[in-house]
Amino acid sequence: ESRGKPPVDWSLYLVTDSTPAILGGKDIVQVVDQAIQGGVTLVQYRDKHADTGVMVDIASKLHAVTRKYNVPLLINDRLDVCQAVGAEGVHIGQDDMGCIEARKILGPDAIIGVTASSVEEAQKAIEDGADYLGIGTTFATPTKTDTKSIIGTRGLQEILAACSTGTEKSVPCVAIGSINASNVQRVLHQSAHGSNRLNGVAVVSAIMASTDPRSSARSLLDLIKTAPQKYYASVAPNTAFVTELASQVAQVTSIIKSHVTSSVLCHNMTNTVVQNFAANVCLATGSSPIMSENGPEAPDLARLGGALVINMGTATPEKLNAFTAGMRAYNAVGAPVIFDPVGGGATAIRRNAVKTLLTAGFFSVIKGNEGEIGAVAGTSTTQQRGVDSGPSVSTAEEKANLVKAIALREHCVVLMTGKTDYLSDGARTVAIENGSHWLGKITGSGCALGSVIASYVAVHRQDKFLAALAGILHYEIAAERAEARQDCRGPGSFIPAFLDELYLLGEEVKQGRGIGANGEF
Ligand code: 3NM
Ligand code: MG
Repeated sequence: ESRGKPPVDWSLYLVTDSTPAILGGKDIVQVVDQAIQGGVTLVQYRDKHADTGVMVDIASKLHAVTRKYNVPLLINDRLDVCQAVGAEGVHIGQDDMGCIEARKILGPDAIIGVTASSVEEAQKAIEDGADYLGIGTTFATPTKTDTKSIIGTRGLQEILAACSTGTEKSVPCVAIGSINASNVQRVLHQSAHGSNRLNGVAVVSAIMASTDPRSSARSLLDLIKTAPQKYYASVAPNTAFVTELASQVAQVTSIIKSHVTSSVLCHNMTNTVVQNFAANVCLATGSSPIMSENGPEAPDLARLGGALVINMGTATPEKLNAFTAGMRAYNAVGAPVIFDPVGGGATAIRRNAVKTLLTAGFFSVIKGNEGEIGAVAGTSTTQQRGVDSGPSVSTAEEKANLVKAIALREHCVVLMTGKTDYLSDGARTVAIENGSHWLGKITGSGCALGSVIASYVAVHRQDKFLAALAGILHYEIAAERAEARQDCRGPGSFIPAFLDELYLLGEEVKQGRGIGANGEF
């Protein structure tokens, strides 16, 4: 007689581990009891070393606990142990018994989960009737050293994309591998493919190794339930916003006004060549610059209401450490981080640094020239010569599509600068024609724009796309005005004229002037 599959909440999946390195001297049954009290919604008993008799004994004790709370218990790999204690199902890896055979043995009501590290494995498991997928390994983990592939949030996203049938996933998916309180929201956020998201996460050490499993489970569940809205609120699609700014210019002007009166903190981790210029641009546009590449002080700075710019430049290992620490600190309090992958396509070291940073945290805005954005896309065919922008190799439409695709993939705002700039948040994509050719003749103009965008996003977090647009227009309209001045004769005289115009534009906005429908001031 069929009792039907029990309903399952996949949010927080605890996978046990009995090794001393993780469990320590704690009692596994008590740990599981406390973890469920803290919020664990599903338990898997996993023991790769114990004798069968011991496994059956522990499994039956665990089952008594999980039943008390009406939480399903699954057994890793061992169908016999599952049957012996009447557990709700099993989890099988790629080297274990196949899903079809397991189903024959356990019947239609058993929950059968399958590990998948690739799109192919995921699709096969779905065809074979898996009830859920455990996907990973997300990040390298000391808990399981024989993992086959570390796929990152990008790999999770690819699997989630491939598991979708239209807009619905056909089976629930949970991610596994080094997931803990410091990265769970980012994993949920960055792995999403459109509306197709993880149903939850599976953890071992984050709970099993904790000295307080109940509170560890509780904080994890809290983070899961509040992600991604808490920190990474994304912009509602606005289909009315096509390529003309007419309906948004009033708002853009009001964002400029709030920015120039804000003195918001702009924290720059930037290269020595541009530090002075970027700091002057910050002051002229109304933000308060701090130039610090000291990772350990980032947590204090992150709490001051501003934003961080990471200007990659020469990506030495020390700098990468500082960037990562900075990004983590700002991510942790939900403050914006702007990534400028300077020279990102130029060398193998820089291309790798781009990859490292993209997986180490979350960016609100990624900005760069064509070669740099190509490096972010990972599809760059342009070999960058230096950090300056080279000749364009793609059409306007290709550029617009590329920034949109990266925005959707990375869940952030993407700007590709050039004669025409392309800005997208995935839902809205605009081409911006403002600017001056002199910006290409002075050093640090791209980097300083990153600083401006950062502080704009900090003052207008509710719509990062419009905030970035306002910052770009402030910057580029000021450049146009500087170029038009009688006293601007070349790059040298352009710089002071530009700083003046950045400042004066802000003053005029305070007095009631604004951006017009065609991006003119
Ligand atoms: N399976 P922690 S990774 C049990 O990739 C397990 O299939 C993995 O442990 C897989 O949360 C893993 O301590 C261990 O990193 C996860
Ligand atoms: Mg296994």
